[in-house]
Amino acid sequence: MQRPLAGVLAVVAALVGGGLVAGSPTAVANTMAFVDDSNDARRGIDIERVRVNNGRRIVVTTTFEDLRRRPAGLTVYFDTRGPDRGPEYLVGGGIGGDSDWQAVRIENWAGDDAHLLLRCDSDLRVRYGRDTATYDIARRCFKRPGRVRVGVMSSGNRASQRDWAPKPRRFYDWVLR
Ligand SMILES: [Ca+2]
Ligand SMILES: [Ca+2]
Ligand SMILES: [Ca+2]
Repeated sequence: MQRPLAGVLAVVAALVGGGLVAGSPTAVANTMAFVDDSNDARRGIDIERVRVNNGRRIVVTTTFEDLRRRPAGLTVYFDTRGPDRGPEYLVGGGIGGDSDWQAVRIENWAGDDAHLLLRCDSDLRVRYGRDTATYDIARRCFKRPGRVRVGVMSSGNRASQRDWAPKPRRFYDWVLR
């Protein structure tokens, strides 16, 4: 379902990663940044970019157009196994000042058969000054996957208010480990 190169903003080079060896192929491959359409949701939940670091931990940073302290949520869906197409995990929580979040094992996009991963070592960092929200997840929460890919959905306080990145129930490209 991936359009070739669509949505790929840049491969973030090892040069910007802390302590990584410049030119190392794996260091380049395990971080990628993707774009979402602008102005396809209201301000505050309009996703601009999604950066995935499939490294020592799995870190997903979502950048918004003007993130503010008003009710909003952010869910990142993770595909860790290609053959069954849909996501195996999600991490979701509040980014409007309420920073509760949960990691959840799921069966599909609909979130069927959801199991909270109560012992998952994860974090949510929201930085309004930078318009970013970052989920930072220990690899073991997702059974130490190899490559991963993500689809992201933000939401406002009404069901009609949401922004999917890249598209509803679609993933960006795989990010190698
Ligand atoms: Ca957007
Ligand atoms: Ca899958
Ligand atoms: Ca979008």
